[in-house]
Amino acid sequence: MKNIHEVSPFEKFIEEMRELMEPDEVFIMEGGNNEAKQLADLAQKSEVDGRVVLKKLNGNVYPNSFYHQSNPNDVARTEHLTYVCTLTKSQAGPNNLWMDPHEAKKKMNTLFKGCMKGRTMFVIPFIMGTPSSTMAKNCVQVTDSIYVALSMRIMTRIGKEAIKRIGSSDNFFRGLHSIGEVDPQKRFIMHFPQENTVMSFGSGYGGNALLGKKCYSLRIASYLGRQEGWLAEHMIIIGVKSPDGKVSYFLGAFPSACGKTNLALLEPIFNGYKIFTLGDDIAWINVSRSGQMYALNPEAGFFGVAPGTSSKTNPVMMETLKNDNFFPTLFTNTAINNDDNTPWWENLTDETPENLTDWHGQAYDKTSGKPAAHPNSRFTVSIYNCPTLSPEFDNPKGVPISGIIFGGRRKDTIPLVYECRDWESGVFAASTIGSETTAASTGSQGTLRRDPMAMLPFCGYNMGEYFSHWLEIGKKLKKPPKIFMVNWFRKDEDGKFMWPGFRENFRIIKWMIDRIEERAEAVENEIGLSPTKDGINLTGLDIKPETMDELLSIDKDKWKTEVEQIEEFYSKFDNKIPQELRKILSELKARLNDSD
Ligand code: GTP
Ligand code: SPV
Ligand code: MN
Repeated sequence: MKNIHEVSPFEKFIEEMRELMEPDEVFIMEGGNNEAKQLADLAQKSEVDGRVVLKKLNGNVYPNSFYHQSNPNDVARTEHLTYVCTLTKSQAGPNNLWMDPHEAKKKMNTLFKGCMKGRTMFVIPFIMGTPSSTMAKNCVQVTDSIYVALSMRIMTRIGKEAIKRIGSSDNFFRGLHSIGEVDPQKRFIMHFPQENTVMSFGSGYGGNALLGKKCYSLRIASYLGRQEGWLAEHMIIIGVKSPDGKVSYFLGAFPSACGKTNLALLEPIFNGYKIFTLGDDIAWINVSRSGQMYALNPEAGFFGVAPGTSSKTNPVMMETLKNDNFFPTLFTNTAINNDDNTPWWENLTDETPENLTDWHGQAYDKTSGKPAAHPNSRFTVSIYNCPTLSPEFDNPKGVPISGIIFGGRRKDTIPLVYECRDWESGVFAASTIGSETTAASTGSQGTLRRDPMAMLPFCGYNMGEYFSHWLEIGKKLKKPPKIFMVNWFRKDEDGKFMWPGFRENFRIIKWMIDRIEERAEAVENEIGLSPTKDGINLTGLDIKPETMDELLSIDKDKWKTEVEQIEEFYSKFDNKIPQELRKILSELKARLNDSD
């Protein structure tokens, strides 16, 4: 028997969870391949809701890969069931659903009480960020899902190293998770930023259940960042090496399912350039004492949208999925090609295979008009499988940032690219990002909503204060990164994308580097700085000059409507919108009216 005084906060937490959830067994994950293989074996023999948790896929095509089919009611994040439970409602802001923390805990404890009877509780100690970094954070999640436990192994750094790093400290994130009965009526994702805790019940889906991801590394971390003077952002990190050997690092924020993973693994189309991948979803950003912005990716894997991924659109990701460095790789809610037991999704191949099982587990009827894979079907794969992984990925300092790209999914109004005049104008533009909603979250799709910095669903506190925090960060920067706005998703009258996107986006990145290196001129207009006529290298691209003009043009009437919508959006934040941003908005309005 251990003396009570020797029990560490980590052990105490496990004991509390055992008492609350009453599992038959407790499995503390120590990491390593053997343990992962043991869990994968167990998952192939276990059923949840009448579905086998993991099925082995063809290892000759996708090594170490498994298929997971979720309950059809559990295929995306559920923002309407996601709460930020700060002491006051105003701390959470109009951007979050709020519940009183006492009430929320009472509700969740009732759900968690005895929820793991007959099940095993997996205890996952993990680190967000490379362990040697001062930015890295210690975390522990408990879960009753083997699928979640294995996914956490891919997405974070789990095991002994985390246990050691936690040591006897009480300072670690606590994540409570159970899939419960996978009942949408009993599904809640509750955040307690003031207690460094998340309670998630009733869902096994990525952003709801892998608590190191959106719950901790964005919602809780953004709250911590505000207090400690750093930023937690929904951003990719890439390095772009130019022919002269210089590497420029970029951050890129796009709402869910708007192209981050694709951009993070881009292959340059021009000779002499190379892209290094550092992250595809989350960046933690700080400013050094000398005023330089640095960023690191707290995650260790990709949880990427499968549909649309192919050797044409994203060859680097296809290679990543076919690498065998890390065990395991998971595919969730894709279809299965029964001819060779491989996962399949829309646009993986030009032809739809004949013999598919759809994501519901039924024989696929091509004439149904429905997709075979769920539009939000995903793969979970280690970043160490990625052939373009940056040698700086594990640099504890992160990488120095010279540009930030913001984008949304807009069929009109927002041009293909423009540069913001300065940091404040960039923060303003980012605070107004609009995007058509996608399948990454449940609810209506294709409707325009404001999604500032692509953080609307992920900012763990009042967004008005978040904008002030961005402005404060700017004051610490000696040479602020240039801020660029992009829109890959402009459509023509027939509803077709006007810009080919994907690999061709590199043309735009190159223009940004030329701007940063002061090699390219720009044209001033009402909203910022646009490329000159020959600013973007279009060599080898079959695009009409009129289309290009249209893509870069600013339609004043549409922009006037845009300004009205921004005013309406800002009005939701009472008096929390910083004066600097209001001023930039009224100056923009005046410029649009003056230039008539
Ligand atoms: P989350 O993981 O949800 O945060 O998404 P993400 O931002 O990483 O998006 P991802 O790169 O997975 O792309 C989502 C969808 O957008 C996929 O269906 C892609 O095929 C599509 N997409 C990505 N880049 C482009 C582009 O440049 N043009 C067009 N038209 N579609 C794109
Ligand atoms: C997103 O929706 O932005 C994702 C997937 O990256 S999830 O992990 O569910 O948040
Ligand atoms: Mn995301």
